[in-house]
This record gives sequence, C-alpha cells and structure tokens, in this order.
Amino acid sequence: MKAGKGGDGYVGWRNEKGREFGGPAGGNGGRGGDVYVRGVRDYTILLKYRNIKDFAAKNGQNGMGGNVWGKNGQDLILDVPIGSVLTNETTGEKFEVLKEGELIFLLKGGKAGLGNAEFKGPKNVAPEQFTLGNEGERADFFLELQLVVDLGFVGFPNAGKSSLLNELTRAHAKVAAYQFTTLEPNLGDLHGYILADIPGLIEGASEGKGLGFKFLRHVNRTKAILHLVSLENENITEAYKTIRGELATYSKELSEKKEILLLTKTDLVTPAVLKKKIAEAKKLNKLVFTLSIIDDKSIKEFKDSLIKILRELEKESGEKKKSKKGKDEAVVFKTDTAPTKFLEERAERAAKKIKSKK
Ligand SMILES: Nc1nc2c(ncn2[C@@H]2O[C@H](COP(=O)(O)OP(=O)(O)OP(=O)(O)O)[C@@H](O)[C@H]2O)c(=O)[nH]1
Ligand SMILES: [Mg+2]
Repeated sequence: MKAGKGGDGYVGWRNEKGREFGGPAGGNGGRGGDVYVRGVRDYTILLKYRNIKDFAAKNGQNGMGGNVWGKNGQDLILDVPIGSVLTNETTGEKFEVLKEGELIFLLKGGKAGLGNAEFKGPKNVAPEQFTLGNEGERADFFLELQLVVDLGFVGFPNAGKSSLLNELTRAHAKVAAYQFTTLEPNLGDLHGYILADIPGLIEGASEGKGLGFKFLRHVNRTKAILHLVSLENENITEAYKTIRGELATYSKELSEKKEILLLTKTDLVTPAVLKKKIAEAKKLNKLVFTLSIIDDKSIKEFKDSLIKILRELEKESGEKKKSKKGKDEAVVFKTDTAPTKFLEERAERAAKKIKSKK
C-alpha cells in the first residue's frame, strides 16, 4: 500500500503590467493522500481485492503560478471486514479493526513542496527557491481475518445445533442422527451477524472429555451464547445444568455471558408437555424460546427475535466500550479452514443471486 506523494512547489512570478518581476508567485503543492482502513460488516469484501496487488492514495497536485496551490491528494479508504488484523510488514505494527465504521490510519501521505512565494523575505525579494513534495509512506500489509462471532451455539450432541444453523443461515453444516456429527465449528451469517455452531459438549468437556474442550476456547470469545436443549431429554433442568456446569468450570467469563435458552424438537412432545417444559425452563433462564426444525413458523419467529436480541447486544456492547474509554475487548474467533470456505461459499451465492436477478 502506498500513500500519495506530495505535490512539488512551483517557481513563478507575479505578472503585472509595466513591471517585469512583480514578486514571487509560485504556489505550494498539495499534500499526498493518506491510507486508512474502515471496518464494514461485509465478509465478502476481501474477495473484491483478490486480484489487486497495489493500493495507493492519490498524489498531491503540483503548485501553480499566480500563487495557486495544488490540490491535496485524495485519501485511500479501504473497506475491510470487522475482525481484520493488519500487520505492517515493514514496521511490524498491528492494527485491529473491531468496530463497524471505524477508520484506522495506516500510512501518511507525503508533505507538500513549497513554492517560491513561501521563501520571500526582506532580504530575498526574488527567491528562486522551491522544494519538491515528499514521497508518501509505503509498506506491505499482511491481512488476517479473525471473525468476530456474535452468537455461539452450545448444547449436548444431537441437540439440533447444526440443523438450526442451516435454517437460520445459508450454511450447509452436516446434520445426522448420531452424536458428534460436527467435528469443527461451522459458521453462518445472519444479516451480518456471525453465528457459530460448536461441536457438542458433554459432561467433563471442561476437563478435556469429548470434543468440547478444544472448542470452548472459541465460545469463550463470542458475544453471547445460544444454549440448545432438546425436548428429547427427560429432564431438561438436568441437561441444562450439566452444560452450564461445564461452561462455568471452563471459565467464569463464559458463564457470565448473555445466554438464550432454546428448547428444540418441540414436535416430539405434546402441547401440554411443552407448556410444562417452558415453565420449567423459565426458572433457569429468562430468555426462553422454543422451536422445531419442521415447523417453519417457529423458525421464523425465533429468527426475528434473535435478530432483535443481537441488535440490542450490539448497542449495549458499543455503550460499554465507550464507557471504558475505548478499551476494547476483542471477541475473536479463529479457525484455520472455516472462514475461507465460508467466504468462498458466500461469494458463490452472491454471484448466483446477481445472475438470477439479471
Ligand atoms: N424431530 C426433530 N428432529 C430434529 C430437530 N432438529 C434436529 N433434529 C434431528 O436431530 C439430529 C441431530 O441434529 P444435529 O443438527 O446434527 O445436532 P447437533 O446438535 O448439531 O449434533 P452434534 O453435531 O453431534 O453436536 C438429526 O437427526 C436432526 O435431523 C427437530 O426440531 N425435530
Ligand atoms: Mg452438529
């Protein structure tokens, strides 16, 4: 990436009738444009840059006669998804893009050159001096995307986590009637919010049992938790508490996160049982929802509520951050393979959508 060069200063003279040299009138150059990045909620944007190698802000214009200054070069503002971490490979400096709309300064444009008018003084009435504009800063940047997960799904194996992710987003997570179908976290995008389906947890997960341990690390960095409890469980309180216990043992921070409790597979119980179970669940958590994957209406209702909750949460965390004087808690989720696959799939779908619109 390259910031703009400053425009050169100009040597010129005032042109007045009857006087050969009316004094110096060479204008200054304009300053070179700076380079910034800006956080956006569009995770496909990086694909746009795939074939571009050089990013440059505009150069400042050279100064002109008649004391006209060159225009400043336009800044380059490069949109990148929130969660991007840019490393300046020359200086090693790291920049984290955590908020939507946040502008981060990367490279300084070159200083403008001075025209000869600037050198005028009592002893120097006809200065010939001028200066050239400076080059802008330039550096190679390494960009890494650390996705910020808004909602992490937790629950026992077979609770219906992957099925739900597929319904709420365009993800294609593997779903099957056996335990530990999901081996790696799956990601989905719900109106710009990132949802992550974490492999099933079991009792002892926090001590390394099952697959859970490796992934609790990921949930620990999400903004909120969606706790799924299947109504197949005879005792939903016990099922709920077992998972809560694991989360708490793993980390206090995790157990203090905002949690939504979702009772799944409502189609497997009678309306009367469901009513009882909801009452039971409300004693465990104030935010209780129910749903069945085969009932589209229940999915739609949950989806609408979820979007509202995620928006609220975003507002709250924005306010919290402000009150902490800008001190940010990075809520970061990283997998080696998922994001690339996720981005490619999204781009493909977007391309298809555009085609079908034509
Ligand atoms: N009857 C019924 N079955 C469901 C519902 N949701 C999911 N299932 C089934 O439950 C089984 C498990 O679903 P998954 O979505 O794979 O569950 P998971 O929580 O991702 O499981 P793991 O990946 O093993 O942790 C599958 O056979 C699904 O078809 C539901 O609402 N009703
Ligand atoms: Mg799964």
